[in-house]
Amino acid sequence: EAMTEAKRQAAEKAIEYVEDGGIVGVGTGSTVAYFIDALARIKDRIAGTVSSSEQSTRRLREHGIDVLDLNAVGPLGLYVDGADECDPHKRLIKGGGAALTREKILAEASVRFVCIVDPSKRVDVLGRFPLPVEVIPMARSLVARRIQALTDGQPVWRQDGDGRGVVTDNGNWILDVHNLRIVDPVAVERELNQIPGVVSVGLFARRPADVVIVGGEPPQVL
Ligand code: DER
Repeated sequence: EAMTEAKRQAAEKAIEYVEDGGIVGVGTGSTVAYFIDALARIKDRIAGTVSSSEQSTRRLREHGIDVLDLNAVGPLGLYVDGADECDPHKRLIKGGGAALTREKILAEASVRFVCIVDPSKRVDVLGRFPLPVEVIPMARSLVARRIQALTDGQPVWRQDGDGRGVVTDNGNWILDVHNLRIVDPVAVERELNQIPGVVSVGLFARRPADVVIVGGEPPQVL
C-alpha cells in the first residue's frame, strides 16, 4: 500500500548519501529495513556499518554486511534512521521500535543524520505519537511519578503482545507518554532527561536530523 511504497522510496533515495569506503550508521524500524536491503546491493562500496539494535544487526548480517563496534570507528560520516514523527524543524519523536537509546548515540556520533520517513510522519507539533522514554527498571515508579508531575501527559508502560513489559537491548523498560503537545521539544527533552532513572528520551530536538527524505514519487528532500 501507499505508505509502504513511500517508505521504500525514501529508503532508496538515502543510498545517494552513502560515501564510497564509508562506515554507515544504521537505525531501526520498517523504513530502515528497506534501507538495509538497498545497502546490500552496494555493500562492496562501503567499509561496514554500525547498528542501533539487535534487530537491525540481524538483518545486516543476513545480507553479509559487516557490523562494527562504534568504539572502534570514531565519528560516522552518515547515519540513516526513520522516525515516528518529524516537525518542520527536523526535530523528531523516535523510539517506536524501542531502540531510541542506541539510535540517539549513533545520531550524536554522526556528521550527517539523514532521516527517512513516509508522509504520515510529518506533523506541525510533536506529540500526537506517544513519547517513548527508556527507564532503568528499579526507578520505574519514581520516573512515572515525576513525569506525571512534570507534564500533563499520560505515561503507559510498553507491553508486548502477551502483556509482558518490553525490555530494550539495554535491559531497560519503555514508558510511552501519551497526550503531550510538545511546543518546545528542546526544553521537554532536557527536563525529562534530568530525571534520575531516565536513560534516554525519544525526542531528537537538541540534535535534530540534518536531512529529511519524505517518500513519494519523486521523494522530497527537506
Ligand atoms: O524506533 C524508532 O525510532 C524507529 O526509527 C521508528 O521511529 C520508525 O519506525 P518505522 O520506520 O517502522 O515507522
